[in-house]
Amino acid sequence: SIEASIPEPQRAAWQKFSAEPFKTKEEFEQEAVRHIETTLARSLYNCDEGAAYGGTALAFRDRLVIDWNRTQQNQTFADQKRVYYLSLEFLMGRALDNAMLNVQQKDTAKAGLADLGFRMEDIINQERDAALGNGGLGRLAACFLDSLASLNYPAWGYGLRYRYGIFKQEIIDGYQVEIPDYWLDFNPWEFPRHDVTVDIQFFGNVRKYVDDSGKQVSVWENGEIVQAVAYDVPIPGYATPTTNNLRLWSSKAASGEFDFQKFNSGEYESSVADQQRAETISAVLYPNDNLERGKELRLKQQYFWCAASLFDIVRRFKKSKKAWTEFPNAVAIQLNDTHPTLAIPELQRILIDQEGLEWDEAWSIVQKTFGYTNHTVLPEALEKWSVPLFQHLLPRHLQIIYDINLHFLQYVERNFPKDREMLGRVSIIEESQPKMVRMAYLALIGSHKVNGVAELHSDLIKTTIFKDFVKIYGPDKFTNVTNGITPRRWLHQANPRLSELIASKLGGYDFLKDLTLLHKIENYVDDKAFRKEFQEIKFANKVRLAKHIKDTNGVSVNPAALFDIQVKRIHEYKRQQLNIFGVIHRYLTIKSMSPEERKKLAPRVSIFGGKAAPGYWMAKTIIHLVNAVGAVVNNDKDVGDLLKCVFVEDYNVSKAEIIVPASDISEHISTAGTEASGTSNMKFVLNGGLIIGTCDGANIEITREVGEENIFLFGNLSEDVEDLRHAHFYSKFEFDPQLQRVFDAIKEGRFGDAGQFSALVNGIVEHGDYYLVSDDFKSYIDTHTLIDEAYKDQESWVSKCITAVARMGFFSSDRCIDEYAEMIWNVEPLSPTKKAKGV
Ligand code: IMP
Ligand code: B1N
Repeated sequence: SIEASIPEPQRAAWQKFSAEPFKTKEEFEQEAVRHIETTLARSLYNCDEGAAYGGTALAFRDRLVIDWNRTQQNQTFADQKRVYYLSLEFLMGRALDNAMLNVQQKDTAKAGLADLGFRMEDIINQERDAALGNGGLGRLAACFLDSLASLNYPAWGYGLRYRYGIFKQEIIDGYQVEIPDYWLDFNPWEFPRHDVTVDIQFFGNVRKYVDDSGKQVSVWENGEIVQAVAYDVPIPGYATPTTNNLRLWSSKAASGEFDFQKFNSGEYESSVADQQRAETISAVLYPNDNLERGKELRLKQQYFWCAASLFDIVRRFKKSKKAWTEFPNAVAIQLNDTHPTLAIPELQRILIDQEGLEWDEAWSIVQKTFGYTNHTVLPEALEKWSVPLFQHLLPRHLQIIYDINLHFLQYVERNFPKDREMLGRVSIIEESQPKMVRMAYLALIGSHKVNGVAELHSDLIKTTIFKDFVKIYGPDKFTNVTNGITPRRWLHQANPRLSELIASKLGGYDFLKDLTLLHKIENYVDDKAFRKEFQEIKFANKVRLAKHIKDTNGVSVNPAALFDIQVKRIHEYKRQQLNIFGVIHRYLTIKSMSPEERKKLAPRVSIFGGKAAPGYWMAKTIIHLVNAVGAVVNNDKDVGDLLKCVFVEDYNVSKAEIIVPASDISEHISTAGTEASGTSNMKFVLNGGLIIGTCDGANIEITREVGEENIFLFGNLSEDVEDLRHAHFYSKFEFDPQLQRVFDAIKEGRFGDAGQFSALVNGIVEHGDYYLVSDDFKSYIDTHTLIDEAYKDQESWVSKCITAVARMGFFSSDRCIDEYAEMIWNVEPLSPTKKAKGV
């Protein structure tokens, strides 16, 4: 056992120290004050909210760390298979609230903070978001870490410790402006491990020779070395002592300091420049969502992170002294999209070049170890790297990729001798000018399972981008794991009153661990008191959002109006343009009405939010149009409360926690077949809002779960998209007159100089309307009319909302993680050591 290896007196001395749960608020106060005075060197006389946050965070951190250490020991000694989740993005948001919830001591802290003169909410708001991600893909990784720990799986996350997370967005004169997010000046949640470092090589050359035994050996040498330093972040599970680890790598110059020779010979500047060049690797998160740009620094980031993580995983495995054939029984590595695909040739390189295994033996280990999750079919998001760039930066890996490709193509040729065309189609190397490495194919070939993230998406990848591979490997290599969200953050934390109401009916908070228990609240759908409380909670959440809008935008919105929300990255495929055209249509309709007719209308607030990639001009144009429309509509006396249009700046995880609980309707209106899953759709419904959506991604499964009568679907189906696109070019098509009226209003300059928006309109009118805005417009606005009508009948509306919430159990990320564990990883949970943290 763990203990037996340590002599008794030493054990006793160590065991005296532990960080027990706070038994009283005074105990919390004592710990917080101790940290404020000693760790932060502040006192009663200069303890502002920032310092109070620091003291609180450190007091709770102490509670996590002991469990974290134990969990790691426990997992090491248990020696069962571990999962490693490799993701270039982890969109964690804030940690303190989550830590307090997971150790179940928030009330104690709240009372203690009140004694010290602070409000809990203000203290929580002091924390900066850890925004190491762009959107859904990064937030999914964060939900998965929460579920892995909550379900007691032995699991680690591996990522990069960016000095700058996703930029902060400011809206100035209606335009997006990007501000760097330097978030690390005080981060109590990370532990630098200056003793855990890995040297990573770039560039250089490959030397081949034949050794004494006659074996061909390859040595990659003469490269430039950069050092990876580990920073660890504890990931507490909910109501369990299991606390897993997220390891983030930071880059620095290999010597650790600048080059002394250069320094002494007077080249001070250039010696510092080397240092800075090394640090650049982990400096900044690429701010693109569903878009790849092929930049050298991005490939460097990817290799740096994959190589450091694999070195670490292999080092840990080697300590067990097992045979290499045991590696896939000890290690499961999941690739979050193709960003970590280099881990595949890197493991092959370690096994053949460093450990001396034969190619086939090594390759079989590699394939058994990896699983690959695909998150998109958009062509502009599929990663391809140029062969010359690869050759320059990673010469040995390029050779290995060519060898992988050779073995693979020989296999295909043997099995499909008649289909010569297939070889070119499935080759990892695209025969373009220059040649390109297709990362999705490499990821697929190097993994034992490939999964999509919602049923429709998993079907689509089998019929589109990976069609040939289904023939080659058979359908069993492909599977679906529909995405999910953690109910801890996205129900209990974001909407404590709703969580409390549910708990009062279900007799406790077990549903936060098993979300399918929610189905029992369907019994209360006709319960008067329950319905009233449910409605009051929604209203209070809308009031909270209205206050935020007033404080940040200066616009007063009526919380009794229907709140219609679309918050997500701005992208043409997500079709915020369809939404704003709909708002313009509504505005024009109101303007054309008599005062009598207007009285019958249901008041609306259209709320937008989300970042545009800094180089994505069309997305920025959409933001500008939303703000331009808002400026006109919000100041039009004819309109008053009937319509407001606001853009909430700097949408991030913490803002999502305020926005999501406040929707009546949220919009998930991507062109069918383009949104792989979506996860905010799940968050909104779980929080008692209905959705308007296309038959795309997880909307389809949400419909199946909640029932067609509890969702507003519209628009063309994915199977018709190709034909419709074709028709835009080959048959003269009539524009919907209502959309024409919207375009005319824009062209007349009613929202400012029309020239600013011409690309947006022309993309539809003249350039083929790739995203089918014109095809779906009528169905979209008609569905909004249905929504207006439905909302007027509040009784039936509330029934829909409650029923939908009750049927959302399927979408917990806990269900998702259990599916991965069983179908892909073959790992089991590990029951934590007895000593629980305050549960
Ligand atoms: P969606 O399904 O694309 O709407 O986004 C999924 C989730 O990712 C959201 O619920 C948020 O938690 C997060 N998210 C999306 N976009 C952003 C963003 O721009 N900043 C921060 N978080 C985002
Ligand atoms: O992944 C989410 C899905 O819910 C969304 O539908 C999907 O769009 C999103 C390159 C991406 N797919 N691909 C990306 C992000 C960054 C990048 O550099 C691609 N994001 C998604 C979770 O499954």
